[in-house]
Amino acid sequence: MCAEAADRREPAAFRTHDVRLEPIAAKVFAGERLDFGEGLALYASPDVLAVGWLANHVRERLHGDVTYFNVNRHINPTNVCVAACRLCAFGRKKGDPAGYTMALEEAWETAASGYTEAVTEFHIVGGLHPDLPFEYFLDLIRGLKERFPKVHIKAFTMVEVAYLARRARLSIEKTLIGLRDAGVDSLPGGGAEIFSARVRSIICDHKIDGEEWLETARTAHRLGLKSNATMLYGHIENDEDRVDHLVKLRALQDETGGFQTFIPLAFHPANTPLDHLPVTTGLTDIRQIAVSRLLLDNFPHIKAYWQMLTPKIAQIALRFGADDLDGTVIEEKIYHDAGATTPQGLTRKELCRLITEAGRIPVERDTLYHAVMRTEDSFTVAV
Ligand code: V47
Repeated sequence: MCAEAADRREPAAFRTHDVRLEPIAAKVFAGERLDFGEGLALYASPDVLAVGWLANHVRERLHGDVTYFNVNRHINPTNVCVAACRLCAFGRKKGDPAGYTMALEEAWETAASGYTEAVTEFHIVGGLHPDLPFEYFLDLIRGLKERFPKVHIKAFTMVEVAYLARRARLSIEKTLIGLRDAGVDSLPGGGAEIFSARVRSIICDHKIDGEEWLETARTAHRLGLKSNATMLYGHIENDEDRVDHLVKLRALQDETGGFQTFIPLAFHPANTPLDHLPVTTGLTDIRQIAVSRLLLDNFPHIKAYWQMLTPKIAQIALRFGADDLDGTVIEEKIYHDAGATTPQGLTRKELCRLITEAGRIPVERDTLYHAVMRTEDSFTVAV
């Protein structure tokens, strides 16, 4: 962030009983980048309201009161997965009676079903299936584009892309080009978990490492595909691991500019091998949103994913640094398998109410953050 972009508002409105936040606040007001140690101080501060105040200041500098949401549908074509990540309650081994894999027709029907509002985005992620060929995924995407040409396809995490590349014996670049040419418009942010090798070896040792995740994102961005980024927190990581993760994402964003949104994901332990861990508390979730906004100065958006945070905490997050709630979602599986008690979807009207009652202005967006204008059940995108 450059100093010219900094806010000229009177910083005297800022009050804290944590003296370590004062120099950080001065940097935030001057539009200067926070360093690793300052990231740690934000996590350690007893004054979470002051941390949130600063994050809200940045959020309003970037977006004013505007708060984004979209009308999307999740599609999880398979839960069969070769990885057996301890963090996950969704994946099933091949042969498990609870495993499923959609036939292509079924996936296309799923895309069309279960909603009354015209969606602008399909969010597609799934397990690392040992047998499905690359062609299955290309046909899935081509079929969706044929049937829903106006809908943006945000599909496959960096982990899935790397796995498809390995199975198809293609480079990451060629795999991404194949997916892009079939109709993938951008990539979701999942699979990043936490980049620390120590933590990764415990919670997701079957996944690509942090460097490979970043390299796959780098390649996607070079090919013109935007993506999101996530961080899974609230398990066995510590503050150093979190700051390290955020700083690595920030460095890649300096290089490519290809990330749109950062989504902190709170770990849900139910039905996972880590179910002895406690769930995150509201203040941990809110602080995570705020620290993300403050450290990721080059990310345009911070998403409070309501499915993961609950609509109530997500609404509060709109005053602690978040400017996006994600979408209608419809049929979320990954968190619900891990014990989430949130609804499976929210309507446009419900999302607008959450945003308006937080004193913000709801703006429906498409995946690339263009405003969407609606007439009855159709839409046009302002570009
Ligand atoms: O990669 C899996 C996480 C992610 C659990 O890009 C878990 O717009 C908590 O990435 N507890 C998938 N988290 C979801 C995801 C996402 C969601 C919404 C929007 C976007 C976007 C991306 O969920 C996985 C993993 O990090 N996850 N299991 C669990 N038990």
